[in-house]
Amino acid sequence: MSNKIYPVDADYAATTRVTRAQYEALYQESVTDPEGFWARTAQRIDWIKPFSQVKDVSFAADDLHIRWFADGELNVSANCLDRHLATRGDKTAIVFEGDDPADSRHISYRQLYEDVCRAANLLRNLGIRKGDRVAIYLPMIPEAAVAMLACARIGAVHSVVFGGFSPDSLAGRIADSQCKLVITADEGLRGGKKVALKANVDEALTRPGTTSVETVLVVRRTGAPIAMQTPRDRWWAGLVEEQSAECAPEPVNAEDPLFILYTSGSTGMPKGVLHTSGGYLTYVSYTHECVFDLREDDVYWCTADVGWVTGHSYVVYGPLANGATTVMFEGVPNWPDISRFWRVVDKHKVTIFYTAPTAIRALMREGEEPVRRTSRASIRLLGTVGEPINPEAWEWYHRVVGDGRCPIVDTWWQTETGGALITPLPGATDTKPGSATKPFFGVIPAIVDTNGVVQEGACEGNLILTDSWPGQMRTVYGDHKRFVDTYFRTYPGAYFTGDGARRDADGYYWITGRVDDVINVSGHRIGTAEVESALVSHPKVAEAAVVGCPHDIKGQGIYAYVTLKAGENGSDELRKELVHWVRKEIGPIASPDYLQWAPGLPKTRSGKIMRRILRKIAENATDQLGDTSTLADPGVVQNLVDQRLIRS
Ligand code: 6R9
Repeated sequence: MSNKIYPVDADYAATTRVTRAQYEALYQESVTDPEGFWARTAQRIDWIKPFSQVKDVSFAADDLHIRWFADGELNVSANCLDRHLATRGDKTAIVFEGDDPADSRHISYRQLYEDVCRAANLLRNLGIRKGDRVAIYLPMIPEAAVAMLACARIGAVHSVVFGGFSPDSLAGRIADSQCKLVITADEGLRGGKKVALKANVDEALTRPGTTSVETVLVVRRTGAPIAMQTPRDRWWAGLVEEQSAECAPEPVNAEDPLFILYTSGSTGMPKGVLHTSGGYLTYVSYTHECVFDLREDDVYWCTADVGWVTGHSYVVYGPLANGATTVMFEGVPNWPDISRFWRVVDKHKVTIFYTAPTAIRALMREGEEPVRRTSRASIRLLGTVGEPINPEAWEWYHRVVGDGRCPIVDTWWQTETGGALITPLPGATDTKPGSATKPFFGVIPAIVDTNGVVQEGACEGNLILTDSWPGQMRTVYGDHKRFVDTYFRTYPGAYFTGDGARRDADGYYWITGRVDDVINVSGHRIGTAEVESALVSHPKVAEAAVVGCPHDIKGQGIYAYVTLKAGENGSDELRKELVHWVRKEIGPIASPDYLQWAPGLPKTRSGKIMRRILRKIAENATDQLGDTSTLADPGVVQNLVDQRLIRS
């Protein structure tokens, strides 16, 4: 923790959209009169049919419902495109920066509009209707945004699956939401390496439950020879070219689904987080404008992949709804060299730069010179998201990347929240390195103790939200009970975030990380249950328990304890094989960093694995194991302590 305070920059205070006084007044209004506040704020988007109802919410588990602007109608893609044409038709909507630094292009709002209309017509011609689910498994190329917006244009529901996920992970997601169509590419390209996307789709579609898929549209990215299966597989390019560049936007209800995005939770397989249209768009466009203090001539770059929620809300929907110029980057921070981010900033004169702490820590390790050799003079604002940022990384980001001139917005939020909930506003909030600071308009955080009692003043505990905001998820796709059970049962009447937090005497929030069985690896959520189930599916594994452990770059690493079947031998070779197995089953981001052989796991007499103990061993905090006497076999602990893999 750091006690340093960075006061609001004088230039920002003078020119900002939201001053300190306005923040205080608007925040008060937003929580005392949410109906009035959000009814007015929702006017920022175009409604085909105006709403007369604003907020209709109950957080009671037996009557859970969340509805915003429920009788209004709109079209999300028209809000991101059509309404900008008159004034911003020639303005760049998307700056595409390819993996190869020689590969970049600008796409104007008019061009994007035409591309989306063509793609929307194509989807319609392929039989996709309002409410149908479409899986998008693409690299960070403009077609990903086009595909998302084309779905939105016809009222279809997209489910973007990160290109780093395995065929099995993709298959599980396709099966869960019964997608009718998959949009993919021949191959992806990241850091000079190829990713066999189409081959992964082929494999996924051999898995049970995926027969709902009628068509696979393939974008040509690398030109690699791939197998096309007729009549299922079709080339995107030839088909979109034949379509009309006009496509009337389908009016959808404010509460009609816009997208499903799978995210890891404490238990079981990833949940299909469902976001709807009117509230989501209002919230992401408004937060994007306020948090980044957006100006008409900004070049805004969020480095997230569209496979994550940050890519949905703050690469595509928020910026485009605001008529901003948004950069889409296909590559990675360290290729062709470790100055890549800053070279891209200089090349496109990026003014707002938004990335994850893990990237900052990885670049920090390489020293200042790779940053200093670039100008970065165009940057005026920096942002971070995805995991807690350690004050040291914050200071480095501020001093080296921002040359000490640029405010930093540390934005706390989740896939479930749709947009940023706890965040500074650059012209209104003094910042403290490591703190996400204060709640955004309409957001009412509270901190509870283990008994669920709300704490006052400076305190630490679990973070809950006591009222709704328009960008909140509405349900878990196909499993409303899971939605209620996961988020609304632990602390009745409130949404439980799964995060711990501290509030200081100034009312600033400091997120301390997940308090559930979710591991945050480089800002990506991995459920311990998913990794465990991948491990036990290996023929030689009897049992596995997975916990998070400290990791210098990734924030958290994955630490697995594995019990082998009788007669199997824990060799280095088998260890490598199991790590590779998990990689193949889920994807590279889920590869265990540490894998320890466990002759036995600490269990209660009822057979429940005591993860608390395993976490402490993985943290090398073996003096904090607590009471182990209630274990069925307390003797297993000593072996695990002796064999632990992290010792400093
Ligand atoms: C947007 C996104 C959500 C989890 C969340 C928390 C962590 C995100 C953070 C942060 C501290 C921040 N998290 N932003 N922790 N400070 N600024 O990342 O969504 O992938 O669903 O992850 O990430 O633990 O609960 P998602």
